Amino acid sequence: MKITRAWVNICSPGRNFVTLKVETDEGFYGLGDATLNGREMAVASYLTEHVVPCIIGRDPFQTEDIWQYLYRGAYWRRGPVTMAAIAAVDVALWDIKGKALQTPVYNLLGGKSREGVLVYAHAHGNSTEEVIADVQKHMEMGYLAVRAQSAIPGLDSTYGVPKKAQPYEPAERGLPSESRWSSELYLRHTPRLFEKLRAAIGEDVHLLHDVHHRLTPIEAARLGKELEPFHLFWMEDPVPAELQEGFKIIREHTTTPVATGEVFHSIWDAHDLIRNQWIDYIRMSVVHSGGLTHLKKVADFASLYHVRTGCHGATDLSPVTMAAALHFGIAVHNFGIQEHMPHSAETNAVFPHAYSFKAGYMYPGDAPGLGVDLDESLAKKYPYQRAYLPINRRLDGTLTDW
Ligand code: CS2
Ligand code: MG
Repeated sequence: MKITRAWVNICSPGRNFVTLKVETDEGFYGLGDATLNGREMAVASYLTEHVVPCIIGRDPFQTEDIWQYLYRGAYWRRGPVTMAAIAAVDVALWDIKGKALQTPVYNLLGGKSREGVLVYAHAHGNSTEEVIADVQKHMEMGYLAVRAQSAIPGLDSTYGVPKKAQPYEPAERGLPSESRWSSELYLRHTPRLFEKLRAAIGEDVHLLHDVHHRLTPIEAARLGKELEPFHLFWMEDPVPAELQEGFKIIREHTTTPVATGEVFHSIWDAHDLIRNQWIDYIRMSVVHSGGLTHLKKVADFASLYHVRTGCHGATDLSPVTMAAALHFGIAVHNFGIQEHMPHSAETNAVFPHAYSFKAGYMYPGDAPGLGVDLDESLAKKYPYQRAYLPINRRLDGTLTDW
């Protein structure tokens, strides 16, 4: 079998998505997500200008050699743009392989290790009462794990809480919006939030929280310690992760489990975190870390150190990534949990898929390949519009992490 054609689809059914479609001489085609929120066109161009010419004529079954060719052969390696482009090719080839062998991709990753993929939902609110009500709403929907994010008294806006009553979508059209941040106000509010939340909902549901890269290690250590009585499933992205050793300080002070990695793009971003057991969950996603070929290797390395997967699954990762993540999540042994931020109705119409949700778990379905498609004619109705993630500044105007 040979790759005969590959091209990039860019559309915006509610938000921007970049998808690679790869066709073969035997009529099979595969899809790969290449969406990098706020930098979509960089990945589209990297694929179209530099990658696609190199894969035409190759055997799509050679996922390992093609991965190595695109990773080592570029000379300039790693980085979110490069690894999202490699991921798009890699996932499309796994899709083709499954379709050609008439089997779901999970069977090519070791087969089912469990019946369903445990997922967590997003709850938020502008007050503690609203957060409690939203967590309870998701529990009634069947979720067994819920992430809770709250507005911070004294701040106009914060990560994870929509400004109006619509689903949370951080990417905004036009130039980046600017928000204000105070770690002091956040650290004062958050332990109280989870004290009231745990008291209201009991111990039976997993609670997660995303700090979103905003604290220093000692601040995160303080937060983790103050959250211990409320038994969080994890405290996510407590600090920016360029300094992997920063997590050692957190670990020395608290037993609250730590998750990080959604902005990582290769094992080298997490190598020290994992082998020193400074984290409990690795959040790297199929689309941003080189695809299934690389992510399987990351999971296997992590399994040596009691670190489990907790893949990123926000709405800026397309249904192609969601499908691939569920095939990965049902197969990999050291699976932890999968993020599930449901896509909009327009997005789901453009990307029809076989995966489903039921009683706290998701299921990839048994269609050959990934079980997801791209309705290209419908996609045309949603043209791309440049959008940016917000910029964040401390109260004194100092630029900080969003
Ligand atoms: C967040 C994401 O889902 C998460 O854990 O960190 O919403 C993240 O902010 C976006 O994916 C950024 O594009
Ligand atoms: Mg996050």
